[in-house]
Amino acid sequence: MDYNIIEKDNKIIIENVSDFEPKHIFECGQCFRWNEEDDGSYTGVAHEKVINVKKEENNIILSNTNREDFNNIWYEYFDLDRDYKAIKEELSRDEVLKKSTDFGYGIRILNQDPWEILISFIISANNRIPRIKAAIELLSEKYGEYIEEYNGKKYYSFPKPEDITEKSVEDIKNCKTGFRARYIVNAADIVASGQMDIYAIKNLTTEDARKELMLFSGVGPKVSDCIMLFSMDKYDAFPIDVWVKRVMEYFYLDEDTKLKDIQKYAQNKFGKYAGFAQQYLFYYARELNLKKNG
Ligand code: 8HG
Repeated sequence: MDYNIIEKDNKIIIENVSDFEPKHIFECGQCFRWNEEDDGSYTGVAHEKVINVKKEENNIILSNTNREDFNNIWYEYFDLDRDYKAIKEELSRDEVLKKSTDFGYGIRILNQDPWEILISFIISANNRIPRIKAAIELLSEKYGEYIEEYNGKKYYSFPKPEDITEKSVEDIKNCKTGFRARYIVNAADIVASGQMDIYAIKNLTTEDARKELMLFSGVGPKVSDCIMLFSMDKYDAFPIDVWVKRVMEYFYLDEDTKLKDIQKYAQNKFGKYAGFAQQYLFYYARELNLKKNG
């Protein structure tokens, strides 16, 4: 995609970007390390760097970065090469997706790190977003690397597998991870020892990648689909959590439809765009606080 990029004072300005709304991107459920600042911008950590994202009129301003990092990291991270307008147009042929994409019009699926997303979504099982964020922050503060202070706050990278293998289950539990602590230590052991190459899984088909990911303790179908969608370019993945189940049953299917049948229905209906559809639906359902039976 063609963008007009300006570099100025440790900032990158992307001019006239459509389909990019920081609130939608950072609050649609796909990431846990981005927080809103008083001025409505968002600061986050990725790739061991701290960056701030702000929208001003039709421009996106990335602060605390430069053109080299924009080209090497952020262009891909923010999925800037993808035409979200075309995706929304295609999905909008369905009435519910029309409403969902109108609501979350600025969502983009971030390309995040597979190891970080594996652990983040192991933590997400039976958990709520504020608690997931708190656990990830604690893990990073205690076992990640200090990066820098930005806007009065200290930032730390997400710990590497080797940073966790040295720790006891009890240490990890102390980061508000609860019963998931032993899954986290176990995953770190598997990845650090080279038993599983988490970065090679994206080369498999969606079906095979799902099977491989489910070999980790604490990874079921939902968690595996989140990992594939948010860090492995598997846009046909369709993670079904409580909210997606509710929204699918509310608009399309009978109550108490089996997860496998919801999955099949979504795959047929949305095909290669299932993952995008899921994200618009997840955001729409949560923000509207869609309850069972309306
Ligand atoms: O983006 C998400 N999609 C789906 N389907 N589920 C998600 C996303 N993000 C997220 O945290 N979850 C799950 O929802 C994890 C957890 O079970 C619950 C948090 O509200």
